[in-house]
Amino acid sequence: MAETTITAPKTKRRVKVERPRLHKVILVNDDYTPRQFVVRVLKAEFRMSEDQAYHVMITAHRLGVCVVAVYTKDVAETKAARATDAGKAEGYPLQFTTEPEE
Ligand code: TYC
Repeated sequence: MAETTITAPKTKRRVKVERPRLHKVILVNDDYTPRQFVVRVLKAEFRMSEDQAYHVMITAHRLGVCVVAVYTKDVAETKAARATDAGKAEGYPLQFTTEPEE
């Protein structure tokens, strides 16, 4: 004889999951770091082409800051620290900072 299994109706629970906020890496201008060095760091740490790196460098040079890229918080902070350390290792005050995207 066929059996019928009665199950309770499924309750749908929609949990709202927010996408993790991305963080910007920002290049800060200074008066001492050579332009070519900034370009080299941008190419090495952020995998930019010569043209992309030059454009970002010259934008920071003219405006004071330029957004380099956006990443998850961890990646942004690690890359900013590595790029800043690359300048420090050569005695330059080159600064990369991070901030959350709106
Ligand atoms: N202003 C520097 C110079 O004239 C070059 C430079 C550009 C440094 C961008 C930092 O984020 C920077 N040598």
